[in-house]
Amino acid sequence: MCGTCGCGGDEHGHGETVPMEHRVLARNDHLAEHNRTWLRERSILMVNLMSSPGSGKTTLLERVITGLLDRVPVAVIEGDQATPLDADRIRATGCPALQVNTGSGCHLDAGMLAGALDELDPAPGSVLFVENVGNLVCPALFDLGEDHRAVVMSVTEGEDKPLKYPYMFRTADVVLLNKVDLLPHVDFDPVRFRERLSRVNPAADVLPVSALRGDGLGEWDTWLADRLRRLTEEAGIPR
Ligand SMILES: Nc1nc2c(ncn2[C@@H]2O[C@H](COP(=O)(O)OP(=O)(O)O)[C@@H](O)[C@H]2O)c(=O)[nH]1
Ligand SMILES: [Mg+2]
Repeated sequence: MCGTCGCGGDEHGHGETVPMEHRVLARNDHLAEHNRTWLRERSILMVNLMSSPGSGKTTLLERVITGLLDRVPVAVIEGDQATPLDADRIRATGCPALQVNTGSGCHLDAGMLAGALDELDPAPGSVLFVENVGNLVCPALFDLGEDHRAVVMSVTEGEDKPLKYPYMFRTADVVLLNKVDLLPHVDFDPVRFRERLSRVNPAADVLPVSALRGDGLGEWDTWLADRLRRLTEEAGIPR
């Protein structure tokens, strides 16, 4: 059991904590389904970005939003423990953003998202990004109703992270391997990283990127455009 938020640790945990963890997560899953329905009714594609603090989530969003905004409405929900700093950075790109501060909480949950969706009210057909609280543990356990999970990991964090934080990497649809501009300066082998990731999640797409220098951002944009196209085709909406 996570001492900070009571979000549940190992689903096969010990003793009295298990039923409570299951109740917390079952309630969350119920609210996540409500969010999913809300998003489907509006044909909104929601992508949940997760990482440890400082991996480059906000910088990646600033960069990709600038390209997307010409073609599609975009909105961002920012999750942090405190400060409106990230939402301010996103708004500076011209994109609507709402900050949700979790206080001592170490993740966003589906209930917080439901309130944020009502308040932000993204335009139908939007791409909606959620920047989760920086943390490789608790956010992985909480379904927000998102269509896709993107995990950002920078090359300064070490190749072993998929093995050490398997819950996070197991549920990722795409892993953005950020800060590749720093590869000449750090001891990080992208091949060994992919091998370790494939042990916990062989299906995840891996996109090497540098939010700072721009490498791979076209591939990230294409990945998003492809998911948006699939969503609208499923809904039978012409764009
Ligand atoms: N060298 C390098 N630094 C980056 C890159 N992306 C982000 N950063 C830096 O990493 C720090 C944290 O970035 P930020 O986007 O705030 O991370 P977040 O906490 O995950 O949202 C900032 O100083 C960024 O300028 C990158 O691709 N290369
Ligand atoms: Mg950030």
